This record gives sequence, structure tokens and C-alpha cells, in this order.
Amino acid sequence: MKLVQIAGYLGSGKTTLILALSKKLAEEGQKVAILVNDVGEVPIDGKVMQEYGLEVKDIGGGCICCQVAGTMRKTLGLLAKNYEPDITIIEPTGIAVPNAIKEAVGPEAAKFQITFGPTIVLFDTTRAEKFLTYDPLIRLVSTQLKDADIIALNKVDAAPEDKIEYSKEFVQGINPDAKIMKLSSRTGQGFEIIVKAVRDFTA
Ligand SMILES: Nc1nc2c(ncn2[C@@H]2O[C@H](COP(=O)(O)OP(=O)(O)OP(=O)(O)O)[C@@H](O)[C@H]2O)c(=O)[nH]1
Ligand SMILES: [Mg+2]
Repeated sequence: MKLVQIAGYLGSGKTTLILALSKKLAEEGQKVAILVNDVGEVPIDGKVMQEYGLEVKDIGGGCICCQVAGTMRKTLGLLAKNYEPDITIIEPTGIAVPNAIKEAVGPEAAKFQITFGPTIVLFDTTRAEKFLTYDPLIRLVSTQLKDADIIALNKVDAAPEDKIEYSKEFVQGINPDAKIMKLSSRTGQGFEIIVKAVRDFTA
């Protein structure tokens, strides 16, 4: 199965995108599973996704890139064995580091025939200033952006053009190798690019 991460800071639009993406891929005949790492006591996102009839595994109790990496490996193993998805989409917490998740999966990858699809990191353009002026956030967001194969400047429907351009320059400076694109789950802008990348991309 192909493992795809949709990462990004809290509230950047991960769940919204994953719901649309899973539905689209399922319509195309792909078998999709979702692995959500919820931080709160009530696993909200997992529950929402399950209500859409999607195959969802919810991991709580800490971050899958560190505290509960073992649980994640076990869950992926069970998914691979019992559900055999073509694609598993991971929604990490908003503070997770994508490459740490990849590394945590590493030892199990061959055993469960896991290949890595793209790591997509969402950047919320409507909150650009907050990310780019508050030091601890800059560090966290930059760490996530550095691990991206694709950076999606998200919510472009709700951000003025100058903010979008400013965001683009910033993320390009952090990760010049990533493909940078504009996205809006509201209007559908850029969605097909994401679908194609998830379908075709292997790292
Ligand atoms: N304007 C606009 N709002 C969006 C878009 N995508 C998501 N949102 C909104 O942004 C908010 C957060 O979206 P989520 O999909 O829950 O974000 P998330 O990254 O999963 O959030 P956490 O799991 O809490 O980190 C919600 O109110 C969404 O409706 C978009 O493209 N445009
Ligand atoms: Mg979410």
C-alpha cells in the first residue's frame, strides 16, 4: 500500500482535504484507508471521517512521530493485513514532523509492502502573518515544510493575493525543492493536482 501524509499546522485544512480526496480516490476504484492521529481526548476527526463511511483508524494518546510510533506501526500492519488498502492517508497532528513519521514506519515498510507516496504539507495562507512572525511557530512550521514533497498554499479563496504571494516566497525559501501550489478545498482550486500527485507519485 502507498502511504500518503497530509500534514500541516493545526487547522490548516487537513481533514477537509482528506475527506474530499478519499471520496474521489474511492470513486476511481482505489481502496483507501485513513489513519488519524488525534491529540484531544475526544477523537473528533476520526469520528467525522468514519461517519462518511470511510475506513478510519484513530490513534490517540500522543504523537505518532514519537510517543506512539509503535502503535502506529502495529495499526499499519493490521491495516495492510486485514484491509489491504491501495492507499493509506495519514493525518498527523498539527505539531508532528513528517519525516519522523516516515522514519518510524521505516522498519515495517518492506514487511507490509509499504511504499511512500507524497508528503503534502498544507500552509494556511489566511494565517500567514501569525506563522511568519511568531518565533516558535516559524520553527515548527518550517520543520514541517522542509519535509514536504508538495506544499499546498491552502485556503486561497479566503486570503488576499499579496498574502498568498508572500506565503509563496516564504515557503519557497524554506524548501526550494518542493512543488508549490495553490489550493482551496472550498472552491476546488488545485484539487485535481493533489489527486494526480497522490495517484502517480512514488518517493
Ligand atoms: N476558506 C477556507 N476554509 C477552509 C478550507 N479548508 C478548510 N477550511 C476550514 O478550516 C478549518 C479547519 O479545517 P480542518 O480540515 O478541520 O483542518 P485540520 O488541519 O484538519 O485541523 P486540525 O485537525 O484541528 O489540526 C475548518 O473550519 C474548515 O472548514 C479552504 O480551502 N478554504
Ligand atoms: Mg483534522
